[in-house]
Amino acid sequence: MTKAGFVSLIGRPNAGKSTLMNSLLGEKIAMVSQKANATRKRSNAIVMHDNAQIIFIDTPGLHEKEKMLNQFMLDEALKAMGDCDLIVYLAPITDSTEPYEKFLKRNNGKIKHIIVLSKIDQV
Ligand SMILES: Nc1nc2c(ncn2[C@@H]2O[C@H](COP(=O)(O)OP(=O)(O)OP(=O)(O)O)[C@@H](O)[C@H]2O)c(=O)[nH]1
Ligand SMILES: [Mg+2]
Repeated sequence: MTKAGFVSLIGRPNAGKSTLMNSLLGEKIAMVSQKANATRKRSNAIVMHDNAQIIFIDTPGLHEKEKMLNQFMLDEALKAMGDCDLIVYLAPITDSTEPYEKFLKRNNGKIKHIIVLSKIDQV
């Protein structure tokens, strides 16, 4: 029997979501940049593990929505957030808990999540 599930990578801009997805894939598929908001649309990547398939959804960072483009990116992230089996919430280890608390409010306990801390090499 094959199992399959959707996992959304969620976190603030520049958290390292696309880097993590590329690393899990072993290929540079998602664009990574030093500048925030590198990812503008959702993108999927399938990782096979024995007879299981994990479909990772890389998303634009969660942020405030002053501009039209920002609104589009935020919508893309929120759609992926509401439409998956599991969320991987990514946060740089040096971040305050504020973005995470906002995420908790938005998710409102709907989808299970695990927290992954990135950039641990910087401390
Ligand atoms: N030192 C360090 N840098 C990292 C790590 N992970 C990612 N980066 C860097 O952080 C920057 C942002 O990485 P991205 O993967 O583009 O971040 P993102 O969350 O996809 O960003 P958006 O798509 O803009 O939301 C890049 O310069 C990466 O090389 C890490 O574990 N350690
Ligand atoms: Mg990205």
